[in-house]
Amino acid sequence: MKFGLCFAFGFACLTLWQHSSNADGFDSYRSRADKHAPASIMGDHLHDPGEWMVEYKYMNMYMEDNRAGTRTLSDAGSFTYGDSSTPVTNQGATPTQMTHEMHMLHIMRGVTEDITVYTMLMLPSITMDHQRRGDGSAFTTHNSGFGDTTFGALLRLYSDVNDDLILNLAGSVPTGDIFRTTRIPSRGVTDQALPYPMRLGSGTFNAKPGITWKHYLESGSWGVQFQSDVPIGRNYRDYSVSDEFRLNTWYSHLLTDNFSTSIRLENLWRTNYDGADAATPDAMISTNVESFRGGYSLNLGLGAAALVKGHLLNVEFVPTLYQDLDGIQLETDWTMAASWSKSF
Ligand SMILES: [Cu+2]
Repeated sequence: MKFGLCFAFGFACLTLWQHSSNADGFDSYRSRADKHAPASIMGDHLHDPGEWMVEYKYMNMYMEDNRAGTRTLSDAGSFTYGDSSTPVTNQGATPTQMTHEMHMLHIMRGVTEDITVYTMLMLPSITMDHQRRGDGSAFTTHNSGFGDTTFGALLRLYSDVNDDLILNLAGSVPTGDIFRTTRIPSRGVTDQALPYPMRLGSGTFNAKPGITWKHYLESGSWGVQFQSDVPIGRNYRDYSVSDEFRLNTWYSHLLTDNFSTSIRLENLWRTNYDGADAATPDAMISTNVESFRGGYSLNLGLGAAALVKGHLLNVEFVPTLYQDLDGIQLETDWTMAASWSKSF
């Protein structure tokens, strides 16, 4: 009897102690510099009920030179490639370089313990350099404005003191303009539709489901995320952009509670476009070709995050390790992301 009471009391104390230490641990694990995933990643964390987060994120993707499969081509080589490719392309010009910048406003709000909602406004700014066939002269086209807008809900499926399993139910609405024209390639003679990668949005509603598992350690955290971006149906120009699937794994290491470095590996798969915009003749330039949009890339992310008086600064540099592209496309040399965020 005495033994039984002692045992019950001991068990109750142990349970209480575990609960209180769990509660402390839960919050302290999620309030360090690694509370967000590396800067290029979204949908990896929740907020407390009633808490807001505002984030400004800048992303830049830099592409130079063309690639067919896993082979980099010279500018002359990309004209030669286009002469015998299926379909024939680059008869008017070839792209040589592209800078794709993105300004993003990301707002999150915790609704309940297990649900956080968010929205993301995008402002892309796209610049592409080209070389004309024939005289070899260069020209540059530019496009910027509102991109597509994402809305989402993050649902906590499971958590314990150092784990979070989060389902991302998101979608984007086609607020980005997909039909702008330029007279630059023809030296002011005719209006031409900007090719696919120069467009500001997808023109379709996209489903963007994802799932993240994050595990916190004393010295840092790691995460695994599968994230997709899939257009639903075709847009009013009668095409749809790539289905996109990303599988990410990362580890963030804390140097102090307020400063962390991270390493990330990303697998990225893209399908070719479906349908075709009648205003993008394949023969003109490779960026008009629907079957030259897919491929696989392996990317490395090297990041750092600092928590300064409640402001989180998060940066990541992402060199491309390997790319296998369908047809001929500009190859991605690197991307980067930098963000400022604050919760209140
Ligand atoms: Cu947030």
